[in-house]
Amino acid sequence: MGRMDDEQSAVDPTVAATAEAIATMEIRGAATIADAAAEALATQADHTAARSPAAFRDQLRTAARELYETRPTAVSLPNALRYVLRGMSGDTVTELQASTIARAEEFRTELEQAQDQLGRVGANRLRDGDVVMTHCHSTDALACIEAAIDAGTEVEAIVKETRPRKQGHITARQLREWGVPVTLIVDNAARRYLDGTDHVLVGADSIAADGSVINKIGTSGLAVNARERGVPVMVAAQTIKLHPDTMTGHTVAIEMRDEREVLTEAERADVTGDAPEEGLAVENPSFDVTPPRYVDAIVTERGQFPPESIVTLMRELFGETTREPWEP
Ligand code: RUB
Repeated sequence: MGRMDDEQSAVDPTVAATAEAIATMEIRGAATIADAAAEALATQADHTAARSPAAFRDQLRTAARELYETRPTAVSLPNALRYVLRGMSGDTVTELQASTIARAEEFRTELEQAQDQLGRVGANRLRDGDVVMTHCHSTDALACIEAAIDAGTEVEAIVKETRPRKQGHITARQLREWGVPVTLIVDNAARRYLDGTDHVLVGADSIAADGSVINKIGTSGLAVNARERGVPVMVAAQTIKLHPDTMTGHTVAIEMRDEREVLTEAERADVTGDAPEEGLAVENPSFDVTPPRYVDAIVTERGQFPPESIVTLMRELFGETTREPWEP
């Protein structure tokens, strides 16, 4: 490749920065990741050095691949990339730039509107005085509480801290900003507090065709306990969380993250003491799968669904084809 070709195919530094921020979880949560990825593609289109339509398309696909490879579980990421790349059209670089930027903007606006709409649907499930237990930090789940508050419904929250990254703190902060009384608990205390809980409310990174919910590690245990205590489990998930590949038998990849999120190097030295290092394994799965029988409702911007019927919506929205986002 000559220097000119290199320049033309170079991915903008903003894309690399966004990819890095997603990988390190500075940007996190399925909807936020999707939004940032769409924005990064728009920036790539805007800053392009490509002189030919072919080089432009190539560059956008490379950028999409770089973003895609950051985290494997939230399907909102490839769904967002696919959506933007499908809108890339035109016979000149200028036309391609304009169509890509417009498509990314459209995606981001729709994402926001879907969350608002979903919030209004979810709020209908909440009654005055209800206590809601949350896990992790989900903007879709919080949208339901925000809409309930806007409608004058008073709720309280029991917020699980959510090891190892403690995203529950973000949820607690947001809820306190809205004036919601919050009780923060460690994950292990959840069952004890379920007797005083009216709803378990969580988000999703992906929803599979059989209605399984893939969300932050600990969601499935919480859902099983909630079923045992008779507490309904509500999953707030925009349709961008529907995982189209699962219609054709693929499973959702569960991200395994660095063990140091669980055990720092100093803690590890403490645990191993004088024993040999290599006998201690630490596993850090970031997500788990909650089978549909433990989920009462999946709340989307298209209404609420029993998990078993979600495949109908999936077919309607995604049709049959699912390809890698950068494939032409
Ligand atoms: C976040 C997480 C959230 C979903 C939904 O995991 O599991 O529940 O992503 O979030 P992580 P949202 O912190 O590892 O990204 O409703 O905001 O899309």
